Amino acid sequence: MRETIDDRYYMELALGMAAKTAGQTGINPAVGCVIVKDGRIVGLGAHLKRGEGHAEPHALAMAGDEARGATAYVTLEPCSHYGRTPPCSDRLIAAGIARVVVAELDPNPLVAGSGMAKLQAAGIETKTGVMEAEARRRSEPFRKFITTRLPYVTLKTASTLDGRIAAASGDSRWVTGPEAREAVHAMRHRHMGILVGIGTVLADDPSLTTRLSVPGLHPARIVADSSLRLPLDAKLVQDGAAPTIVLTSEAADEGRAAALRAAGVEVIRCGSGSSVDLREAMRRLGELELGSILLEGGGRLNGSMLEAGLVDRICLFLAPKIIGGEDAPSSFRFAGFERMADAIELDDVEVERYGRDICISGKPAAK
Ligand code: AOF
Ligand code: ZN
Repeated sequence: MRETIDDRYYMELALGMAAKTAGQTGINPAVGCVIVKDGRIVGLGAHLKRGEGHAEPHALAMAGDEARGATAYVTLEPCSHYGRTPPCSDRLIAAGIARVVVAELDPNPLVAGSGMAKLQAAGIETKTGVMEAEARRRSEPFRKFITTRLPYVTLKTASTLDGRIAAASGDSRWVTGPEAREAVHAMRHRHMGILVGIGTVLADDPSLTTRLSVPGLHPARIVADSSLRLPLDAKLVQDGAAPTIVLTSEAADEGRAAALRAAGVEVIRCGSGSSVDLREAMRRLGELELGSILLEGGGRLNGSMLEAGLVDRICLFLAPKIIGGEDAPSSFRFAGFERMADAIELDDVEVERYGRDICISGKPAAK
């Protein structure tokens, strides 16, 4: 617990609410708001669901008349546009808020500073940038989607220290321990889609659902499958636990596509060749408003997505094991580079421990 009570103290609470609601707001950002009057918290609110109230109106409703002369702490600049709800900046002005403190400006081109300008024009004192780095880290997927309409892709792998995701026999149960596996399910809860290659589906028949000790949110399941080898009796087709989308090529058989569609699977042809055009695939997933994708392998799809520059963040779970075997599949399978200087490097590297395993994460550096 921080000893000092200052702007940061209240922003931490607002950011906490945003952090815990991440994953439930669709392509909208998770936002928290705390209203403070004369040293007392009088209102709390979070944006809980896309299409429903933003954080500020929820907090204002709780504050009631106490909002007059109070300070509002918001993790994101209050909006200034008529979207699914009226502008939050107008609501704060109407409630008589005296001071607004925000962590970061809204990257949405419809807002982008105009919310703050509106508040200032109404005579409200404003401050921007309190815990901004933390807020920006959390809103990165929203920032990417709202400015490019492409999903934010997080690549996750679980491998041995020698980078193998399975033994040469194909046995992959279990590479990492229960703590790391639990962390992966928490990641699934926060993503809108989970993407795997058809090889992984054929090898493991996974359900790709979120399994936590309490109920979680299931992302849409997406399979890259250029020749439509996805079996009709696969769990992904049969279990109805979440929507299933297949990304395929123009060359794939229409009869198979029709059979999958009849079984409830959405089939999307990406590009004109015999393989899936991954860039086009991301564009199409963006059109479906799948703003964040967790890429869970296999090695070939990981390699292709990395090579195409479509990965925004990598989380590598490493078990302290060495399996060896020339034919043991590795986390990243692609032609690779001749020179170390050309290797894909990670920026903003972080290291965390999960039981006996470690997680190294970072962002592929722009070349
Ligand atoms: C806020 N407070 O709690 C959130 C904001 O689709 P709509 O109408 O809900 O608008 C979504 C946009 O509003 C979203 O893209 C972002 O710019 C802003 N989100 N703004 O003042 C909130 N969630
Ligand atoms: Zn708003």
